[in-house]
Amino acid sequence: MKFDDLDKKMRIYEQSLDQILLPEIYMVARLDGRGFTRLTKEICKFEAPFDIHFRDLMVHTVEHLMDCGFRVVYGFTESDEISLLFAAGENAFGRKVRKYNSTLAAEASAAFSLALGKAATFDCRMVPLPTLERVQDYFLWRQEDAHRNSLNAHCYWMLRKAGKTVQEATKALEGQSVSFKNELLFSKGINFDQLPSWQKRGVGVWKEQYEKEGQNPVTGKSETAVRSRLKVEYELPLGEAYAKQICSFL
Ligand SMILES: Nc1nc2c(ncn2[C@@H]2O[C@H](COP(=O)(O)OP(=O)(O)OP(=O)(O)O)[C@@H](O)[C@H]2O)c(=O)[nH]1
Ligand SMILES: [Mg+2]
Repeated sequence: MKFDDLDKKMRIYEQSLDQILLPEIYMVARLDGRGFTRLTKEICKFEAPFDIHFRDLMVHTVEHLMDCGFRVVYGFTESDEISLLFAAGENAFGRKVRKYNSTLAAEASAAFSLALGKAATFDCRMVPLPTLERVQDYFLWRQEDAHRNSLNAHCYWMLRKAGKTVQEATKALEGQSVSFKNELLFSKGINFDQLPSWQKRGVGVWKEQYEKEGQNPVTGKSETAVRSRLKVEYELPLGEAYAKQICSFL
């Protein structure tokens, strides 16, 4: 068979699973560390439930993802996951799902691994969202997830550090209410409300504009130019205020 004929025939198989994210649909990518329970507890022994060095590795990975060829207007991280909101009308790779999934997972894995000095990998899924309201709901959902995880993790590790086994600590929290968990922490001198915001609401990253003084190379006069840089926010707002902020990025 001639190469051109074979090429035409085989492309059909290669492209049979190709999907695109429809035009005008908002796009979010969610990446999640693969097997990070083992990485954080056995391989690296990060402090539990929250380790500032691990948080900084995740923030570094978000910053890399916001500067690797896609138009990402907002990045969010909690635990071992990252969410990226793309600019409306982002058209990189013709919006092919497989390109986003594979490229973003690869970029995150490379950036995190180099910063850690050990191999670590991420998966990635694309989430198409039809309206601004659903985009807001998405980020409120992940923030609520951060809050629940944080309360559970603080309770679990408080029990473990008090000598309970994995099974005992898990059983003690099974089916328990939020107020029970808050009181459990309080009885051991931990006020959940006063724990650092980044542990309960996650961390946000966006571009901000700033003025930079410089010298005009032609006239030699000093001038101010508007530049942009990434801003990392460790104290995100809650609820309606957060939803409004998300809208302002689009
Ligand atoms: N010690 C420690 N662990 C953390 C920290 N942040 C996240 N983790 C852990 O990261 C893991 C994330 O959970 P999952 O994504 O559900 O678990 P996983 O092992 O990565 O599993 P897969 O995502 O399915 O591959 C949990 O075990 C968390 O306790 C941290 O600051 N310190
Ligand atoms: Mg994970």
